[in-house]
Amino acid sequence: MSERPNTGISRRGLLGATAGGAALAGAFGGGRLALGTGAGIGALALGTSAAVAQAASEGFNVAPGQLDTHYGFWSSGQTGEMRILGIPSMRELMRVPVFNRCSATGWGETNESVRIHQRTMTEKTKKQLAANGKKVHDNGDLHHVHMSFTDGKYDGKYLFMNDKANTRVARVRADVMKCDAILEIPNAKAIHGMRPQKAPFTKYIFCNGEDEAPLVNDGTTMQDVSTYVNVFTAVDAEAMMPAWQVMVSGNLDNCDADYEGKWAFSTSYNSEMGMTLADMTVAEMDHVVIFNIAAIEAAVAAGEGQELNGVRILDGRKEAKSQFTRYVPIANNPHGCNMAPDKKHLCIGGKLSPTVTVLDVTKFDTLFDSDVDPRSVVVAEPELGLGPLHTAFDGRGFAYTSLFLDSQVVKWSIEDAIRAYAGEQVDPIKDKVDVQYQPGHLKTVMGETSEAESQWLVCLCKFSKDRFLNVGPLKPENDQLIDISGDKMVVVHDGPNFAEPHDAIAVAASKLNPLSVWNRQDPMWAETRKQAEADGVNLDDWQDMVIRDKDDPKKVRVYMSSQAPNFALESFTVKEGDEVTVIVTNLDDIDDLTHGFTLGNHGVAMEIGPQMTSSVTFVAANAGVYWYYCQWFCHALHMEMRGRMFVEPTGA
Ligand code: RUQ
Ligand code: CUA
Ligand code: CA
Repeated sequence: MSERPNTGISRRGLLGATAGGAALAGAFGGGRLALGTGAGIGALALGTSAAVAQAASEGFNVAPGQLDTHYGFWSSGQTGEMRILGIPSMRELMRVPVFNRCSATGWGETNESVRIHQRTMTEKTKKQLAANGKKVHDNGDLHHVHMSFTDGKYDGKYLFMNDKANTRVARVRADVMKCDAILEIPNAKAIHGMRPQKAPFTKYIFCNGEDEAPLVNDGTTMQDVSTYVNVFTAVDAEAMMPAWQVMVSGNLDNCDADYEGKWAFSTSYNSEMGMTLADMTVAEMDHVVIFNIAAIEAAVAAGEGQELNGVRILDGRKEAKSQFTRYVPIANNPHGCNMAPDKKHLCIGGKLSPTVTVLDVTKFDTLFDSDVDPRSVVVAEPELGLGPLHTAFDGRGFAYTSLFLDSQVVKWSIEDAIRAYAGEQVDPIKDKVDVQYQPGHLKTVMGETSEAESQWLVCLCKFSKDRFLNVGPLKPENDQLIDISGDKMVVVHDGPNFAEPHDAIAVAASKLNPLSVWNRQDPMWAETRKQAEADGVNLDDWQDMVIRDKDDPKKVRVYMSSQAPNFALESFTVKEGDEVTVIVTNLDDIDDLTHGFTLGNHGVAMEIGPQMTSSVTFVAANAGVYWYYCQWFCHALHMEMRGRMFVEPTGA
């Protein structure tokens, strides 16, 4: 074991010295420096080993063959996929490609996935991609995953997620755990915070545009920041199309929704509309925007505002003095926005302020009815520690806030915080635990629903530093599991994770019942099925057909089925320069019997699950013999599951 470097400055000492307002901004940038002081951390960690052993015996260690009690749905940040983990084991169960190009499944390359990508692609994006020789964006920045709700509870139907990088929102069907819709949101820039409406059901997905830009962003105005706006979007969750948009003052960071279906709310760290770090942190107070859904819907129905790129957009900026929004001042660059399962309290993480601001959402009507002080809805503002980002909740009235700068999780009582704010002598803080290191999001099991549980807290740490074997300059993140069932929080598990899970949710296993075998009529390949019908091919039966398009003789469609360990076609022939579409149907209907189709030296590979149809289109540019093979180990003779594509020279 090697010694950790010790700078001789205590970690807490260094952070404490920066506890003044503006200096905190600097501490954020220098967060890595503060990490280098291992001595104090080690000493603190030692005292917990007995407690760890006890927690282990209580069953976070899920034995081989045993199932987890909860699904964890993880974002993956700039990797662009959604991940499924088991809780409490923290075993990674699956990766679901969404915004990324996936080598294993062919996502981003198969015709079925490209159609989903291109469904709502704007003309500008098409132009941008074509200019760069691409069909789809193959990156995304997926920060937030949330499940659809009915009556404030997870309904097990869909998972929704944002892409900050390319201004998109996607949906994953929970029955097959595949992405079935991607929406590029017009008019907004950089979708960051994203939440489904909790009640009465998820009619809308609320989406925050984080980056400021001219509404019509065509280069006619660029330097004049007064022409910049930020846009809040409600997406129709079933149609996966924009329902309406609202322009706001300041930018938008994280969001959430209430349990009555009346409000959505978003934090803004740039009420200044600053374009530099200094300008974005200059104001004492930023704000939370409250969106009045009924007022907005009425205005949209009445045709108010303007129609832009197919969406009705209303003006909810401060100066418009509308009934669409209210602005509640919150100290200094707030970040997290978390609605408590008590259906009453909204917790806003202070980030540069050491506080969490608690708003009573049942008082929001008063903000719209009369001219009251917007801060009158604040019912608590406990000082919790440095760098409060996000808050999670259990079923007992406790809140858990991540302290980025302190590298801690603080457990506190909402009720006690309210009493303290009202002047009583009570300390809302119940416990603090060191985490490793710099936590962002954290989630209790079912904690963003009315069915919050009180056993586990997952804490997603941005830095792992010295917790694992060194793998080079790029380190994994560290998703830690914390047992919160007792009075003291106990870190029971380190979960190294690749770039960069921002957020996660934990869903009771009973809420979900995914299929093991695809339904042959699944809409995922409806278009492909239509083409097959036009070609006189029955996709549900044994197929081995090569069809040349009557109208476009350069196009060839190759239909084949697969059944372990065979492709229906042991070979097929095309001509040099043909545009070839290979359509494979997996006729096996056995649990876990996935085949694949990989074509050598063509960049082509795809997954074909049991009873699934997948297709891929490419140009056979070079004459010769090319083997295709099944890349999913399916049978003792899996290696032999292969065939040849003959590309005849055209003589040109
Ligand atoms: S944000 S680490 Cu992208 Cu969810 Cu707070
Ligand atoms: Cu089919 Cu391997
Ligand atoms: Ca600010």
